[in-house]
Amino acid sequence: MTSNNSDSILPSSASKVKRLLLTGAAGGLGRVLRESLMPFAQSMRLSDLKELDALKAHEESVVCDLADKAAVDELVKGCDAIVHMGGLSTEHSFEQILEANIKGVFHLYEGARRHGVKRIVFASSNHVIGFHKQGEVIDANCAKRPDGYYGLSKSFGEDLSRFYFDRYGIETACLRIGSSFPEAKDRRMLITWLSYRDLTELIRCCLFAPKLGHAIVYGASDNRDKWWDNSQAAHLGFKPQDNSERFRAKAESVPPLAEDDPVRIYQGGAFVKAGPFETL
Ligand code: NAI
Ligand code: 15L
Repeated sequence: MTSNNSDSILPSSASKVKRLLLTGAAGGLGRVLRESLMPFAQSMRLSDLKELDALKAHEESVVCDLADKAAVDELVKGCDAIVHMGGLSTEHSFEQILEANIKGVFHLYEGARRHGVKRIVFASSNHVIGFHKQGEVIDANCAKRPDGYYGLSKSFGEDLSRFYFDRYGIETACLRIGSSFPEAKDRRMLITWLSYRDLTELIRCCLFAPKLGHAIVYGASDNRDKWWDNSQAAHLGFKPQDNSERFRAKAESVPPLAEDDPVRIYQGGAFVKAGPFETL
């Protein structure tokens, strides 16, 4: 067992991870982070279901299905830290989520345990708490209220990573990312939006904090209205620079949803109405 005060393998003076594994590297955020995290890694192992192209000198590409335990074990071998973005990023049937997200995150942490990786940034999601009401301000200690199988898989990842910290001392930042896209596209996203610049800074803080432990952090920019209190993560030093105001006029030019629409009532927005998925 390790204590909550386990020493970090990444001293605060460290400015670069030796070999950083980025899963989901071909995805929307993966493509951004492949570039924006470059200054913070000596080399990057980029992984997804398909080959990454146009590799630079410091990059390598490894095709790997997260559902394949042996392949994930090989993937993790030789890495010093992991940014785990891979997996299904929207609601799907339980069976699909089980493979990519639930087994996937288990395989990743088993690989980390076996190969001595001590720090992971895990892309969790606001859908872990999607059934909290809009307008309610919650922090990292609030009850989890997943809004679907996708949210449940992220909730599982948060618990799994807590276990791997308590049992094996693997430090994790679980990022409950709001909506990280080029634009805040609707009224909800004016509140949940996270700019790519702030996402990168949040990950940088998590990679290099002298002591990370097991942290649950909300990923939102400094938007005018807030549902998430990040004060418990102050030790990470994350200070968002951007806000969603420049998208307000366009987002508010669309009439609001009906007051009794669950998409308007709950923080998870449209995810709370997805499914059911008939698989029999
Ligand atoms: P994305 O769907 O664009 O990228 C996910 C990547 O994971 C894809 O390239 C996909 O090929 C890969 N992937 C899917 N199944 C896989 C498997 N079985 N094995 C290996 N790779 C697999 O999603 P995006 O937007 O880039 O999000 C990245 C991460 O951040 C995801 O884990 C998502 O759940 C999380 N997130 C993103 C938010 C956002 O606003 N973009 C909000 C909250 C969480
Ligand atoms: C997520 O978790 C998804 O990955 C992303 O595609 C968005 O839908 C985001 O949440 C959101 O809630 O806006």
